[in-house]
Amino acid sequence: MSIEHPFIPYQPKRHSAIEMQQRAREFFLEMDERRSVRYFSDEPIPEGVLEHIIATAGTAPSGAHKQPWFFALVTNPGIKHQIRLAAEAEEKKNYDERFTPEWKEDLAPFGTDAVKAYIDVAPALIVVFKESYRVHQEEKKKNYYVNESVGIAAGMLITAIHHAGLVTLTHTPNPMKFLNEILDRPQNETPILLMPVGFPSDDCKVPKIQRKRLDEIMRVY
Ligand code: IYR
Repeated sequence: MSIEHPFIPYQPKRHSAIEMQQRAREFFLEMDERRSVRYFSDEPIPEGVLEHIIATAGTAPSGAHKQPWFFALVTNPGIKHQIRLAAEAEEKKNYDERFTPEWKEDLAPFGTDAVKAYIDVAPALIVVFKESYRVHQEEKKKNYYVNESVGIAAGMLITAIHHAGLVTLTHTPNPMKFLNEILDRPQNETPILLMPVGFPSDDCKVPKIQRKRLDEIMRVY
């Protein structure tokens, strides 16, 4: 252990076996309630909630601790509307020209189309950027496992959103370079998710679909 890279003791809180079983089960039940939502209310989000949610995402592990993520929190209605128009323009091309017939068939159960009203309606958008590389004194510096790191952070973001009692959607109106321009982010950052966040509308519905069973997604060796 060198002085330049010191280590500190770490002993996270322990729980009894029964408590662990209870906590694991209860957390699963809580997360199993999560659904991706496309119908939002314009009800405002209490102050400080989104900041804590984003701070939670920022606790994710990352390659060489480079923390290669950036979260744009957009609540300004004018900027949200600009984003909606640009997202809808890309999605129109996706649905009209770029999606294959197989892709459109796979999307049919979700009833999606190129109209993205939720971008205007939801009180907040969180745009998740990956930092593909860093720039230090005009030199390109490498980040590691960027997709994995930012994917994990996004998962933690979604978990924190659900835990706070809000809903979201992992929306990807690709290509999303328009978000760099609208949000004034540098070229070394690439947007990977555009997430409306808020409360569901009173008449919100979600597709009737099922999760795979545990024995379908896991095998014990
Ligand atoms: N990005 C498009 C299409 C879309 C693609 C997948 I894969 C989805 O699971 C859902 C939608 C859209 O948002 O409409």
